[in-house]
Amino acid sequence: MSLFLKKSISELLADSSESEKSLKRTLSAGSLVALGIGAIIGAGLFVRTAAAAAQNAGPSVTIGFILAAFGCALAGLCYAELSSSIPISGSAYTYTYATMGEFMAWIIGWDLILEYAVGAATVGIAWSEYLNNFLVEIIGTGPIPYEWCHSPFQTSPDGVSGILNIPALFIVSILSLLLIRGTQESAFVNNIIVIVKVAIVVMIIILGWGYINPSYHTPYIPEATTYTDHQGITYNFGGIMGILGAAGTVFFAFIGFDAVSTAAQETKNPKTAMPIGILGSLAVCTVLYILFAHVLTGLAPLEFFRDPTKGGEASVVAAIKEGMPATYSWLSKSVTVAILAGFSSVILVMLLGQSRVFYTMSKDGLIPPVFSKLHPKFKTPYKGNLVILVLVGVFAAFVPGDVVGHMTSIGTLFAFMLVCAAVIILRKTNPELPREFKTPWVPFIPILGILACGAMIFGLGWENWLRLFVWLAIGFVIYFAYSRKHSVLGKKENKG
Ligand code: ALA
Repeated sequence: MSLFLKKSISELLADSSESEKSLKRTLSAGSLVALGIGAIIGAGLFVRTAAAAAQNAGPSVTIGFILAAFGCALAGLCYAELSSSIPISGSAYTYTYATMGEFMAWIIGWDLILEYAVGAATVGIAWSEYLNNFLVEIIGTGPIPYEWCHSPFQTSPDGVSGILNIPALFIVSILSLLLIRGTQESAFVNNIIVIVKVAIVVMIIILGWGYINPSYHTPYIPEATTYTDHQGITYNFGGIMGILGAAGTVFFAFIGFDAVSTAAQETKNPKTAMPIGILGSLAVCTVLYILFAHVLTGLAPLEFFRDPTKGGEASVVAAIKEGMPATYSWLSKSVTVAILAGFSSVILVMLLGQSRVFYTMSKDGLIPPVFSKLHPKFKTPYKGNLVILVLVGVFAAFVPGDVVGHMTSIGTLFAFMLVCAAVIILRKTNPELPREFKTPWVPFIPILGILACGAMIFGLGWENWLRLFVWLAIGFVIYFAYSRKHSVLGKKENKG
């Protein structure tokens, strides 16, 4: 049996109308943009921005944002073409199955676990940082002891070792249970959170702008050197490598616009709604991010963001307190609450994306049937959601935020590269396919997308390349041990 068996597009589309009977179609273009922004603005902006400034690029993290946005826009144009011509759940996985065959589809499906499940864990860990802030500033209790809100691989500057990140585990559990109740309810809550989240970002930009200290922005691009943190981890800092590393790190902040495409089966009129959802949410966020990063790095010096007891955790609230007058304590308090709610919406969309990708892979026989078994009343793949909860929970509880954050970025960048390649291939193999949205200047745009994402992968450094490699190697073993034998397409082929 060939590793390169492809699903035919007509079969895919037929499957899709078949599945209308199971998943409910409730989302419009507007709710998709909201779903996109809900997934996009989160830990990338409120946690990873300060980390990228501290570890990689200083104020030139804004240039990292521009590079990351550029890569995302190119990949976004490719996603939009694919999602408008193959409007089916499963995102990059489905597109790859139709264009590059089963083995590549498996690789991408496996890789998407990094984006969605590991991404959800990253945001859960970031949520835990802001929960501490909430407890101290708003409730007035002490912070959660270091060992119970950090991974065993983290040590505080005074030598306390983490054991388990309980708040991160808590939030991913609650949200998995909510998801089991159904998308429609989740989308409604999501819409409210999106409004609050955007309002907070705009407020910080407008109110913080007047307190930017120009000396913190000089030099804007620091000289190329290295920086070693208190745990002994060394980063390329400053210069081009610093900016590439920052771009790879803050790329996390853009992840999610593609999650929109995983909800195609639940969308009314997906052919037009999908491109609007994907590109619309990306455009709004890009503008906000660049302005926000400029303000954030202007409110406090670099050393402040490097110190875990100052701005190294819950960085945005810490920077407001550091750089703005005490009369703005209302702002830092509202930001804390908004971030807790906002991060929850991001986790929700990521868990949704993961469960839909698993749903589709399971229908194809590449993973066990339990992932596509729908709840009789809620019509959600509830058993799959529970398994995902365990997976995400392990990452959230035991792995440091920096590590899962970078794993998410590199896995997603790799998926984006394959999506760009898929557009070129599909134009050749299925030129007649109706495309409501066409990526302009093919193959120039997809090739540029591959190069931009490749540059960011390069900037993330060899430890992360190694992690991606090991992850994919585990995936290979599972494919040859299980998926290949159970593939629905493979079985059909054998019979025929
Ligand atoms: N873009 C999402 C975030 O920043 C994943 O949290």
